[in-house]
Amino acid sequence: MTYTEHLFPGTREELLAKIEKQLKPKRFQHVLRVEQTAIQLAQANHVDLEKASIAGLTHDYAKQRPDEDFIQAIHDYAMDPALLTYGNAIWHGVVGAEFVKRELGVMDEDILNAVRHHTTGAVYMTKLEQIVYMADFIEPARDFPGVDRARELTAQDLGRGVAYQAQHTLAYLVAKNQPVYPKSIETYNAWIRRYPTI
Ligand code: DGI
Ligand code: FE
Ligand code: FE
Repeated sequence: MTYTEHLFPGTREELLAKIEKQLKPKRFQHVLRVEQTAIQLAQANHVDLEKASIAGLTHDYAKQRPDEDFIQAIHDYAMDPALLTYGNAIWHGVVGAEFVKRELGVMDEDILNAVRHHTTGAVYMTKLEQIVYMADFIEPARDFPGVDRARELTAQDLGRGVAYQAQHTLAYLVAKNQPVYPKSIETYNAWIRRYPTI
């Protein structure tokens, strides 16, 4: 299947081949499940299916790159130096989007923002960004306490799913003594105000 030219210059199979080269088989299978989940959410929420496919497939493109690549990119692209105090968990989305753009030729900012924000969320997220954020959290192989509630809320209302995930992730990080990226806190604050009844 050939994508609309301005979204990706080639076929889905060509995109898959480039992504598969970057990832271990388990991670590649996760990416395929996120794509399918994102397409389903896109159908339910009247969002462009090709964008959902490309964003789902590319969201973890940079997940298995060495730290040096990210550190180099943060300098080369003059990104926020505060990023350097985090690690792969934050870099693979925020900095990974730059690799998706430059190496895969994906120029659509809505898709790139979905990759950028797929781990931390953001205060303002398009439907596509919300879809990739949620698809990553609820894809069929995800199994953690609360995942069924997340699936239920997301089916009801995408925004409620976002609020639930933001709260769940923040609570998880705090419980594990992990530093929280400020954007993750901003995401929680914004979405819990919009959806106080999750
Ligand atoms: O890449 P995936 O495993 O598919 O999922 P993801 O991109 O949502 O990344 C999940 C990891 O990122 C998980 O181990 C929690 C971590 N994470 C999410 N938000 C933050 C974070 N880690 C830190 N230190 N700070 C955050 O705000
Ligand atoms: Fe990820
Ligand atoms: Fe993922």
